[in-house]
Amino acid sequence: MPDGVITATSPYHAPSPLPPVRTDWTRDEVAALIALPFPELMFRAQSVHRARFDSTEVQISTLLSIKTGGCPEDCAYCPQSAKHEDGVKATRLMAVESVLKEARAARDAGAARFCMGAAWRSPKDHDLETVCAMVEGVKALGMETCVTLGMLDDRQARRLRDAGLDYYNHNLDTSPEHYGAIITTRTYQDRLDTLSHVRDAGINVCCGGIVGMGEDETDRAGLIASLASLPKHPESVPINLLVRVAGTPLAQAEAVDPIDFVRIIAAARITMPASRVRLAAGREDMTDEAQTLCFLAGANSIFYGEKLLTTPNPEASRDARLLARLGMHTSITQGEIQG
Ligand code: SAM
Ligand code: DTB
Ligand code: SF4
Repeated sequence: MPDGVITATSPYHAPSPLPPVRTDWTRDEVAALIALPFPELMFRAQSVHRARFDSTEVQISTLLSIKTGGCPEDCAYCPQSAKHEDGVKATRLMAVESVLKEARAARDAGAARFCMGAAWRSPKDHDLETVCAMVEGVKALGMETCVTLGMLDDRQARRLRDAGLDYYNHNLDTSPEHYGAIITTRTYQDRLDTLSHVRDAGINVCCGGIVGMGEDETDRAGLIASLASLPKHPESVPINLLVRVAGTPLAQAEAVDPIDFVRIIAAARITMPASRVRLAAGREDMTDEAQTLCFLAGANSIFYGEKLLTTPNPEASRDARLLARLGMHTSITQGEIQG
């Protein structure tokens, strides 16, 4: 090809050999990354992103709350905790057929992965069997499956693996030091134990956290360093911007500077170069321009569809328009998602 011809079809710039994936990131190293001058941080994040991914591609997942509210845990951010007065009504576990109907609609709208969330501390065995039937049904539709059901023991993780589950979502949420200010009903170590049961069962790990819960810069670095020093990096890393829900203890939390948020996405990309970094909750409160910076910083996955679990997500048509404006495409259609 002659010099100077611009193409949209050569997005990879992989150095050979690829630098190794490190799992020994320290908080200080991550803090130093986050504090880099913005242009330098973005350059590093983009270089790492393009070495392993098509920078124009975004994976899309759709979320469904299969069991909403009434949760015994006290997570300060969460509208589904029974301990907060936020008006989310508790429901029973959905029927398998109703879930499959939603999954079909998500698939037809272009989602590659269907994520099912339940407001449990941990699943009861008979409920787990129902979830396994959901997993089998969604897989039969040709989609990847993800569930988030709270804490799992090793036997439960193996049961989900046997049902064919692709991903289990369980977040570290914040740094070990800030954690106690957010959740008292289970420990950081409980979370690490669930993650190792999931990993040992051979299920892909989806694990990330939330920005905007009153944490300081050190805590943000601590969250990313904790994720990036797990024995194996999570395959999916959701970075959520806190959705401030009225009635939860964090309803009045201070808004996050969008540039600071982009810095955290970039740090996740640089430290976990082979993982999908998901720009997860909080997009409804972000401008298209802030989301664009997140994609440029290496985010390559989003939740698609008008609802997260209980709170709004951008309308499908807005996302379709944004991706079209950016000349970006989704991982399965290589074209347009249905707005
Ligand atoms: N009950 C299960 C658990 O906690 O593991 C699964 C569902 S829980 C809602 C999944 C994750 O959603 C939480 O770990 C948290 O990171 C995220 N989340 C919940 N409420 C949120 C909010 N208001 N803003 C941003 N993320 C939130
Ligand atoms: C994750 O990290 N974010 C998603 C998913 N994993 C399960 C949940 C976001 C929930 C936002 C608040 C709500 O809609 O209830
Ligand atoms: Fe329950 Fe999960 Fe919400 Fe915590 S985040 S209150 S465990 S649903």
